[in-house]
Amino acid sequence: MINLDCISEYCKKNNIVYGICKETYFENVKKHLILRNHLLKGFVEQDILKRIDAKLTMEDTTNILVFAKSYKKEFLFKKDNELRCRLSDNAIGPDYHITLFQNISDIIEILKSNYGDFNFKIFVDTGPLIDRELARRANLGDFGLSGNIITSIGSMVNLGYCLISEEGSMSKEPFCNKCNLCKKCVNSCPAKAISDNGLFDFEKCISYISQKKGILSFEEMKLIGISLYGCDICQKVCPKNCNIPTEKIFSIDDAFPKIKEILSLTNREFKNKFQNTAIGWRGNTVIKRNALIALGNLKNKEASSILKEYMENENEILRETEKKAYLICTGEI
Ligand code: B12
Repeated sequence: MINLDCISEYCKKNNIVYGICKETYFENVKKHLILRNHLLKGFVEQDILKRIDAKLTMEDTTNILVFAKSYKKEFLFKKDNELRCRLSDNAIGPDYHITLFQNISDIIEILKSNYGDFNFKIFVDTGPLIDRELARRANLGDFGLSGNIITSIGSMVNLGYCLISEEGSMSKEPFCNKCNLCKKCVNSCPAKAISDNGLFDFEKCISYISQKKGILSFEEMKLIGISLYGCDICQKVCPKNCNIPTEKIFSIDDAFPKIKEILSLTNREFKNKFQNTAIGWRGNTVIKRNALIALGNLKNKEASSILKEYMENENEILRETEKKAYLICTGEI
């Protein structure tokens, strides 16, 4: 038996809350996955059995430790007159896939030094199981109307988990936060992706649109606005995200990159700049496409003249996006 009390200080210091999911098989989500999992090809494991059975990933899984780390940012800079796009809070700074993975590795080291060796496997975002369902079962919080799990440190958290071959315990259960159904998220989503019966239409979600590949429709282009990657609107309006720990951001470039700079990156430069951030995996074309769309949505003269430079671009997605963004920029559409 592994008691988690010895990690409490480390977690507090790193804005992490944690819990234990005692089950390893999740029959309740099977029906839902049969209907929806294939729609998320490219984002999630396509073998449904692997998504509901932890033992298919690690045979001797006994319990699953689940962690939530706050990613809420506080901006301490002044705006300027540069042409800029916007990153969602969880895309700012070092990649949470790397940092949270490192935190969980540290935690495992602490546990091993107290309890000896055991088998484990760590996942942050890219594991086969459904992170939010694990968090719910570990009593970290419940689903909000926005679909996000609301923990004691709000919903602006990244989730990670660790399959372990031992049984875990903790003397104090985590505080399980709940949505108060105020509908602020429902009413503020510009894309109407959230409905008040808890159904979430991910294809309308601005975060999804900013990540999907290809040429976007005019409607999608207008919806993503100046977002380069991701969207946190539904969470920024959530009262459960007030008075929670934040990370201070001092440079405007970290949160609102200069559009001209993004557009000038070669593939190699893109890799160097973004490979250790949460947006690196999406690649240069999608990110540049979003930068062109941001120019269109800024609707000013300087933006329209930069757009023109992409009229003859050899990349079809960028060339076609330029045409459409120009029409948005000049108000013709
Ligand atoms: C694919 C994906 C997306 C897709 C699709 C989201 C979706 N709903 O499926 C897109 C790109 C839209 C997306 C967006 C975001 N995502 Co995302 N995403 C994932 C990913 C990789 C898989 C999710 C999945 O399996 N979906 C398939 C089905 C099973 O999920 P589902 O349709 O949501 O079904 C669940 C609910 O319906 C729920 N449910 C059951 N009953 C009820 C009842 C009610 C009332 C409600 C509301 C829900 C509910 O049960 C189902 C099973 O858990 C996970 C990581 C992972 N491996 O789990 C991260 C993950 C869910 N995303 C996360 C984050 C942070 C985000 C963004 C905030 C990122 C951003 N800033 O742009 C946005 C938030 C958008 C939103 N409001 O949900 C976090 C969740 C944090 C949290 N507090 O919950 C995760 C866990 C990543 C991580 N490890 O940190 N994401």
